[in-house]
Amino acid sequence: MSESSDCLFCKIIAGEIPSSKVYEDESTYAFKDINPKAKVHVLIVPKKHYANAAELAAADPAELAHIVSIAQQIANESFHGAYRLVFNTGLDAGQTVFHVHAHVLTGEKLDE
Ligand code: IU
Repeated sequence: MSESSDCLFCKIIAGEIPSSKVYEDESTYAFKDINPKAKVHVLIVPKKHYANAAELAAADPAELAHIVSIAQQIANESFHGAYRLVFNTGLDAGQTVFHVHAHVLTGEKLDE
């Protein structure tokens, strides 16, 4: 699926809306969540637009694996490799932005 013109995260990736960048490469962008739920709360997104994790997994499993490896790298740098990785999927699970994003929560000991 290509870029969606009314997608907030497509606009962030394109630099049309400012964000606090943590990581970027050819296929992937990561930035700080504006409403952090942990000391380090980063969103990792594929640059191509997919609505959710299942769509991404079906279309480009290597990109999904890449996102996991970036999460690991962020956690290695901020909290000895420990982290929580969350993909909210669907309105009733709390997904508010329909461009797939991995929440990486790390930087401190997390509540169970
Ligand atoms: P969700 O899984 O779709 O609920 O996550 C969306 C996240 O995007 C949420 O944690 C917001 O705080 C975050 N976010 C952001 O970082 N920058 C924005 O401009 C907007 C939302 I709108």
